[in-house]
Amino acid sequence: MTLETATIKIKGMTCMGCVSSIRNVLSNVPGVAQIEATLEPPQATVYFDSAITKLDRLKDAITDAGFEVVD
Ligand SMILES: [Cu+2]
Repeated sequence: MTLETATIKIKGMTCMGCVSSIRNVLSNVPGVAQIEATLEPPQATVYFDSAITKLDRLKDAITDAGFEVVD
């Protein structure tokens, strides 16, 4: 298994509730090993198995939850 790390900048996070939402949706993506989500700065660092999931899949999960991914 190949662990990859990605830091995704997120728009639309306003409180700690948003941080837990992000953490929840990302933890539901198969292949995600660890998540560090913060409000300040608004971003999530995700450790994932690149054989199982891709960065785009993680971004989709964030977008589906009603947040915006900043490129
Ligand atoms: Cu919130």
